Amino acid sequence: MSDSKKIKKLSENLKRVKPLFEKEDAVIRSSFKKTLIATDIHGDFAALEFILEFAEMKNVDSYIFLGDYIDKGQRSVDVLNTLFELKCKLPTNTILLRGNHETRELSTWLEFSEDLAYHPKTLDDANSVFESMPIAAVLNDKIFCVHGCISGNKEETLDDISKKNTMKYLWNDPGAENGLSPSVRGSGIYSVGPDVVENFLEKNNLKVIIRGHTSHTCGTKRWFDGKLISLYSMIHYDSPEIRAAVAIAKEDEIKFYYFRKTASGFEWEDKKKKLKLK
Ligand SMILES: [Mn+2]
Repeated sequence: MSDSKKIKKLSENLKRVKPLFEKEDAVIRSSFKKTLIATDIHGDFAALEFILEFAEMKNVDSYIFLGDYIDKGQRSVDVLNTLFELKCKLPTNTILLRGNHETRELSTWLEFSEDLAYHPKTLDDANSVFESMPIAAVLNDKIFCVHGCISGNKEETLDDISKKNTMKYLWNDPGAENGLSPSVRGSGIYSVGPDVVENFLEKNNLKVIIRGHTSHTCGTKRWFDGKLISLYSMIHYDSPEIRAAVAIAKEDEIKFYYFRKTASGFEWEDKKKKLKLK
């Protein structure tokens, strides 16, 4: 398909998904048997195809993507088209959360805006769709999924999360220090410490936070005794050392699967990691 056809398709898909996102709350509560969780696809369409094939092979019944669909990679438009079509096909079983790249601040000057350089209306429509996307998902009453992290407000409950005041959920990171620490990412952004995460999980009766946003050369990073897992599903540059990861969540466990990029394409590793949700 030519670039202009893909962009035309995107503008059609934006019209189709917008009412679906508008109907969704800022925090979606869902129960599924087997859910693929992936994040930070960042325009890597080949990786997305590889991940979706894997999900199909594993017979998942649902999908949660933690945002950052666009920029960095070459094929943001294809990534959005594929995920928006999945959303239209399986609207309640496909959850597409918003990432910090799905904001006017980033999407209007990075790679995605270059893809749409001659289509300012489509870029504007895409941003208005991004603004209607959900911020977090609670899976099986246990797993809190979000792009960045929690806000760090002490008394925060799930009802405090809205589609209007999203910056902290899209941008924050976990950090080793208790409380909130200023972030190198910029002002108004924080690293959220173990005491804050534990308090949030306990107060909201949840087991674990799964978040994306930070690239890890090994695909995942386990924080706070397994109470928060940082996941990353994109390989930024070719190196046999780099791993990306996706998760498959079931009622009582989350399994993490790792892949790498070789000269002939992506390959799954034998190694897996498991997090029990007892
Ligand atoms: Mn991000």
